[in-house]
Amino acid sequence: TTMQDSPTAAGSGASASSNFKAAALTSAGASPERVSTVVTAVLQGVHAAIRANAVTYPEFQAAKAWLMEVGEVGEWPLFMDVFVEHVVEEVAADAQHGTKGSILGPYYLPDQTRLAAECELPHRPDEKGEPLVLSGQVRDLDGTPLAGADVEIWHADADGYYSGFAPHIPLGNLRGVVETDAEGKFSIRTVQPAPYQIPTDGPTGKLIEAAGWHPWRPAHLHLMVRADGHRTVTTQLYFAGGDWLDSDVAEATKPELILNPADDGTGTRRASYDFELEPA
Ligand code: MBD
Ligand code: FE
Repeated sequence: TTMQDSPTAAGSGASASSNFKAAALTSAGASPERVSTVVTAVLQGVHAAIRANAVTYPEFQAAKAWLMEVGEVGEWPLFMDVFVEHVVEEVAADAQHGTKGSILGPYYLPDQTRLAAECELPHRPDEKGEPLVLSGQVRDLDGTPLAGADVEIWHADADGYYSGFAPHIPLGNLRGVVETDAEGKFSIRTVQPAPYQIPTDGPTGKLIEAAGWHPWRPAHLHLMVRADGHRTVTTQLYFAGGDWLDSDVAEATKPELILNPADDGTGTRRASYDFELEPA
């Protein structure tokens, strides 16, 4: 890919920020006590790391310059969701029942195309990638099917890029909100996503390289499943045998979230997954 048609690291952050900042800044409603407790603990963690590793002035100044760059190119959403969100999700999961959750990530966009229970995601005429059909049912914890539930899905294309964040992909591509039928069922035709690589041209990618880590997430589908009177499940589904499944840079895989698609004999891979939602 060229500079022009590949999503830049800056692009990966900038649109996410504008969508999300205003709402998030007012929604936590934290008391002064809560702010002080949590921020003190975060700072103590940083101070402890400096003492334990005898961090030098050049290292401190390099860290400061790197932090400035993360902000300047708009990569905070990427960095936070890759390196921090999985622990927030882990804490939330302690109090949750039903289908396991996973992190939202930086590439969710609201207001996508609404689709019938049996559907094909919006895609380019020449969309690359193996055909993939995800079908299943949405139920409550008692096993009652949930008709008219929303199964929102978004995922990377066969090159690992997301619409809305890569300028060469049309808005809404490989995104949709699917409404379950009278039996709570859905069947979504799309293409197999590729693994996702953190952009290497920005500070997050440079940090990963400087530390000798790898920049990959395993191939995944993002899902957000909503039904009236039930807690919304935000999760991701992965693919058995796929690369990086055991070393996700974002540490967001769970054994319960792995699909096992089988070729139906026509070159289409079919997988099924049922979602169980707890009362709100
Ligand atoms: C992704 O596609 C993603 O899902 C997460 C959590 C972080 C970076 C890229
Ligand atoms: Fe993703």
